Amino acid sequence: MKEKIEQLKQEIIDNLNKVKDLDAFRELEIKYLGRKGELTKILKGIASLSVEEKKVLGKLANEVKLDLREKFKEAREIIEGSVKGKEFIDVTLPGEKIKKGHLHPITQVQNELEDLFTSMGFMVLDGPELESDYYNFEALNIPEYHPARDTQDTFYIKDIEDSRGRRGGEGEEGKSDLVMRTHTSPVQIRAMRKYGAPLRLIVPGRVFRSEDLDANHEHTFHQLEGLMVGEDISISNLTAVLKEMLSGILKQEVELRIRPGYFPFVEPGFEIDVKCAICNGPGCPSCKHGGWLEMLGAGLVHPNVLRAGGIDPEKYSGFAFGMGISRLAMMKYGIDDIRLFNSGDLRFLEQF
Ligand code: FA5
Repeated sequence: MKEKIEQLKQEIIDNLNKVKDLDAFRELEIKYLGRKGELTKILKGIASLSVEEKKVLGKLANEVKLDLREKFKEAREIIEGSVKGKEFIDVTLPGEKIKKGHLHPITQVQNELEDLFTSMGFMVLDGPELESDYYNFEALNIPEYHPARDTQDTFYIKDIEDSRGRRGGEGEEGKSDLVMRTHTSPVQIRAMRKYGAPLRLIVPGRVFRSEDLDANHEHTFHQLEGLMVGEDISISNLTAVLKEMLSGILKQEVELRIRPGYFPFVEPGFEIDVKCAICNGPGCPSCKHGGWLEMLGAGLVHPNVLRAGGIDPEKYSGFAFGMGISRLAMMKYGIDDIRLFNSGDLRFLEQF
């Protein structure tokens, strides 16, 4: 019996040394030490031996049992350690970089414009994109029958309620429908009514038009409205502010071309072109080979508009302009198709 126990002990140790994974380890544990295991059976057999034999073998069996338990414990630790070793994380390795997004090029230009204008004492305002016909047209001296409405065809909204409970078909001031604003100019009226004169403000924002699309025309684009009202405000103030802004954005002296232009809400009115900052005049794909890019409409605020804003035109005058931020961004970055801005094409966007 003594030999049998020692033989079995050696066999168990030999087998234990060969074990490489936890499954094989558990199998071995059950085979020898389990309730019906081979060693357990031998140990149980000791109970039927004589008192003398029990004394000797009982002690030996106990020692073997404790010894093997210890060996199994060590073997388990080694195996588990090697499994854990496979999951080892080297904290000194550089981590996987999180891909960060960045501001859209239009937003970047808008932010720069806001900085430039706030440095000149202008405040930055916002206005609703879903606008009443009244603010978008009527209050800007464009009554319903006026042909100027054709130059800013828009999307009329009927039968929905906006966030302020206004419904298409009802409109404000008892007038007609809600429209997607075609320009940022409606905020001129809202601001004059709220703040009165004197006043200096810009309104960057999205506008919408039912347009024939091409490389220079989008249905959804960004404008920046500017308005300055005070005593003795003239065209000189307008050109000085525009030059400051455009050379600040394009980082070079700019040349402006001022042409007569008609907008019912200014008198006199102008279209203002900027000499192409890409080719500097002779013509290139960005300026459609014309050397100039139409950038903004502007003029001195029409007395009717000042009145609609609650300001006395006898005492105050003002200039206003509306510029395409998208067009300015095209010139700044040399982009030849405005549609790229809304394309969602990462190959384009990642360049900024
Ligand atoms: C207006 O929107 C007037 N509200 C501007 C204005 C404001 C005049 C205050 C006088 C006083 P216009 O439709 O020309 O005007 O648009 C102004 C600028 O927006 C254009 O010069 C051009 O830069 C840009 N723009 C106009 N239509 C589009 C279009 N479809 N896609 C991209 N940019 C456009």
